[in-house]
Amino acid sequence: GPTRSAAQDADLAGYDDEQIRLMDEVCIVLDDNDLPIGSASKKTCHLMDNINKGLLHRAFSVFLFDSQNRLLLQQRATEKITFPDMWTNTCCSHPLGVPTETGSTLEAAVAGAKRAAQRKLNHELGIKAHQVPLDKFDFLTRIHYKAASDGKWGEHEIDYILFIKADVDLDVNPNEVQDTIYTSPDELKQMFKEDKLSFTPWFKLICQTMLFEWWEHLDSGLEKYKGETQIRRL
Ligand code: DMA
Ligand code: MN
Repeated sequence: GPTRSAAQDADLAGYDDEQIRLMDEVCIVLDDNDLPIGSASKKTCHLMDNINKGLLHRAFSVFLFDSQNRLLLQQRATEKITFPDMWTNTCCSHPLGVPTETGSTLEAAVAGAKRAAQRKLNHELGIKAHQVPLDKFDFLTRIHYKAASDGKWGEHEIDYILFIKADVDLDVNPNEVQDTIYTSPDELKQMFKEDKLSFTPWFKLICQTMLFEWWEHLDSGLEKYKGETQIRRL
């Protein structure tokens, strides 16, 4: 059939123009073992109709800690099509289906995820690349999860977990992010108890499993958690 851009698509009617435009980005489609088997638009990858047929794509989640080991959280903008207004980890997005961000071996895929992370830390939070150099990121593991946002949209991803310790300057993009906060582990646990706040499903899953253990080992012993080859199915 004729090519239609996301901007002309009925699925996207009524959403923010810039967020509609970003639905044309090309994501990496995966098999269950994280092998790239093709590509599809961000829009295609996030429609529950496709997810329910098994469509899976590659993603990354950055956890940025400052020199006091506080974790930077963001509250997603109201304009976001998936999971608007929710609190989540520092930055999440997708490596794109381009040579510099794709990879079939784990090593190449990790390198691609780090490049994508640096790109999106700048786009969402205005963090300059020199403050988050690629060699400062640590790859911990991959998580495979599925979550609905509303009836129409959702996530089904293999998500590369990246840690970075850096003091950064923020210049927040309000189309992506409406608020930021640095938290200690205790402060984050307190936030989860406040019923007015809502959190993204992937951030909740990571908090319920490994985050606090990793966080305890930020300055000593993180080595044993880095570079896990097994995919965690959550
Ligand atoms: C997608 O994040 C990635 C994960 C791990 C959920 P996102 O919805 O923030 O992506 P983007 O910023 O590209 O819209
Ligand atoms: Mn996604």
